Amino acid sequence: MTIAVCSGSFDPVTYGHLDIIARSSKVFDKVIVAVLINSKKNSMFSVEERVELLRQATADMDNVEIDSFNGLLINYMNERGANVIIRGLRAVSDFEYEMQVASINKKLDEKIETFFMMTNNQYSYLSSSIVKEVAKYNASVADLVPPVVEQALKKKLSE
Ligand code: COD
Repeated sequence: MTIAVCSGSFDPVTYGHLDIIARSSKVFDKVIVAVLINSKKNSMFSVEERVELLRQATADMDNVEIDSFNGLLINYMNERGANVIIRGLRAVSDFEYEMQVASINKKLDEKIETFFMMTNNQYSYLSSSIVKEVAKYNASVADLVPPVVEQALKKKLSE
């Protein structure tokens, strides 16, 4: 059984993330979407909120599980019996950092493979930061995130 992990901040989940998750779920037996618990990063949504939004947004994907983790991804993967890391690539600018991380992960544990998936052209410009910026100025994010996230953004920004 090949278990893939798609790790990230998902602050919040976008259609770009969901595209990668859905496509991975068709290739691998199981996909774990793992939200990094990073207390240093200034996030808009708590880890619990991000996990819940991901759960709702992936409710129709039977082999997708949502979880959170602390520390090194490789350690988490070993705990979960996972063997593939999925990373999305949007632009050449993503490549250098991703190559570095894939190389250190390979050095830390050579049985774990990193698979890169090219973004869907439709979402190549999309990131959680862009979504938050657009929402902050009251412009529509309906084409960028699922309705449940759109609502959560409205609620968060009105608090
Ligand atoms: N199209 C395609 N893919 C996309 C899009 C899009 N529009 N938007 C995002 N993605 C992909 C990203 O490339 C990434 O693969 C994934 O979706 C998640 O993205 P983000 O932005 O939510 O999360 P990241 O990339 O900031 O978070 C990465 C972590 C910090 C979670 C990751 O580095 C990690 O697992 N760190 C744990 C510590 C560790 O083990 N580090 C490595 C060894 S030092």
